[in-house]
Amino acid sequence: MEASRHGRAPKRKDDRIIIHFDYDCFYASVFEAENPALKSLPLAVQQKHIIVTCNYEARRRGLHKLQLISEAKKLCPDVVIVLGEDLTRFRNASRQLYNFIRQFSWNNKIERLGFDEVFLDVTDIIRYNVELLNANDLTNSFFCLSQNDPTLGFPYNAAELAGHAYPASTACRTIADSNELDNLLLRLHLGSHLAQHLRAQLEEHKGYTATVGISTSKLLSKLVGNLNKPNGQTTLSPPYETSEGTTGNATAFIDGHEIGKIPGIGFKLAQRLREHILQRAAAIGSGLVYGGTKENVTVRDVRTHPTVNPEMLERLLGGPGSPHGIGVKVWQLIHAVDHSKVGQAREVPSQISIEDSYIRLDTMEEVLRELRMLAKSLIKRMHLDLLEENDDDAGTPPAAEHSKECVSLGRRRWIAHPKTLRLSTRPRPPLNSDGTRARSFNRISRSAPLPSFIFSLSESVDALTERLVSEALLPMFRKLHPERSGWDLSLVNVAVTNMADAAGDSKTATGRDISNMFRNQAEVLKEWRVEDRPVPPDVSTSVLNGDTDMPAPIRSTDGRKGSEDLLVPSQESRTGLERGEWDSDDGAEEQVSVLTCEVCGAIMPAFAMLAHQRFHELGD
Ligand code: TTP
Ligand code: MG
Repeated sequence: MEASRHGRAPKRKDDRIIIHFDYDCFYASVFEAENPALKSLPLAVQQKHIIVTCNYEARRRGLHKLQLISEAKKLCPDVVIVLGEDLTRFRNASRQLYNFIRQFSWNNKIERLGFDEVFLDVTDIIRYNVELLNANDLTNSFFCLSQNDPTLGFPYNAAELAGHAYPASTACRTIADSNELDNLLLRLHLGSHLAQHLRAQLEEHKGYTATVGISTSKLLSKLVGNLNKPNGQTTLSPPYETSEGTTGNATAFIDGHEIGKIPGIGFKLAQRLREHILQRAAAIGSGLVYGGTKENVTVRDVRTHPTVNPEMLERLLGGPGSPHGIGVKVWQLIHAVDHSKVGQAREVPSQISIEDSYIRLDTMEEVLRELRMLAKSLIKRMHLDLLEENDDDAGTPPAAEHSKECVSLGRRRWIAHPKTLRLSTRPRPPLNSDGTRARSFNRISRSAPLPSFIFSLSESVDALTERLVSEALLPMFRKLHPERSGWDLSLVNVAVTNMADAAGDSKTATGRDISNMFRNQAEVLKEWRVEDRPVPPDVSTSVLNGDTDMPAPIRSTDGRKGSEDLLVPSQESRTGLERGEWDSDDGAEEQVSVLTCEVCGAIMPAFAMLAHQRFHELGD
């Protein structure tokens, strides 16, 4: 391997098979699933004055993600625009799809990344099916989806790959062509057939198409999937390993990527790497995607640069805020090596938190109204995330899966009991004498035991909301703000936390020790996470220090809107946002880089700022 001239190439370990799913035009697909008539129309999803995504009919007509609504309307006057600021439907759809895919997993290694991506580690299923193969008749194989029921599965041709491959020419390579029966090739073939089956199931039963990548790590499966969008799948073909004179496909594939496109290498890390390679400041791009760059420094440029080795990377990228071992981690990534594990499925989020932000919130009457609204959303989210069906339907085949919404509350039970209720506010600093206002992201909060009536399944959500507000939230608010007036809040957040201790309450607690699960999850995420900035303060402390680099999440910028409208960064924007690049699962929507517009003071996710500035340039 070329890089071994400068440092020892990291060891490859290609013993796993991982499938990465990225749902096509996710937000638009959620609306289409609700109303299939939209499928044939150009459909765009609006947040603020931007299209966050659009369906492929709209893309055919020149529309694209992160486009100004005004531009889109000019290009395609008959575009159907739907509002996507309330994230509830996306969150619900994401969870349903995740649960659907999860039923195919044997080892429960399935992990969400944001709302619209899923990693599935199918190593065990593939290993089992390799054992079942008849080497003399690979073309007539049967893929077993269950260890208990040999009839559950599908026929397939194990000699051939399903879908596309990288390099493209290898897509038609059959096992018989291969000199030796390369075990990795065979396992990837099986992975490709399983992926094709899962995509078909997802479409048939849930109405969603996904773009899928199949390889041996999270890194490679995610990146290779991007090659054939939409509704396609791509397998990274062996050999991955570089040997005498030939570059392995893993290296050849990753080499062509711009360094900032590698998951785990965030904007700041990428800028430092670019600057090191270019030996000058790297210019920032002017596109709508925050974190874009005008420079094109490839992985290969970095990997083969004479000065680059793990120690040098540690010196360049390490320091306050960077995890120990960042040099080795990045060294591995640029050699297409990624040992991070797919997290074990977890049943419950670590906390549930609902908030809204306000241009002005300074009377008790308004506070009461907002507390009611937030409390109601919180209770609804608790029902969605923490209740499960009472019937033990383990083992129900996917085809017979019934959606949780159909099940009445009476047949549900709590899978976790959060113990703590937290109320946080962000008081706006008073005006300076010159009329300006200091920017503040300081939150203050109070926590109290969560009243047990909240777990009642016989009382209505409205009745529970009233009790929660009058018996818990309002008294907490008064302690937080003892003065009757004189304050002005820019944000209110209500949350239930301390979930881990409740695992033993559940009848099905066996095998689901939630505190254990969290420990596992933290372990798994730690390994995957590469952060190049300080971690935000722990929100469970009673007084939170503001961190202007990592401000509190903002969901609403235009006053008293009750909807849950936090913008969720997607792959592209995630790449640019300075956060743990591979934060997975439910935390995904909690952390968004936020900027304040210098012209009008509006606060918005960083990726939306350029479009917003253009909006001002166009004369508002
Ligand atoms: P993406 O996966 O980037 O986009 P997509 O799934 O809509 O389209 P594609 O077929 O190209 O994968 O993002 C997932 C969802 O995240 C997207 O549907 C809308 C939302 N989103 C944001 O909230 N903010 C953003 O900046 C972008 C790009 C997307
Ligand atoms: Mg997508």
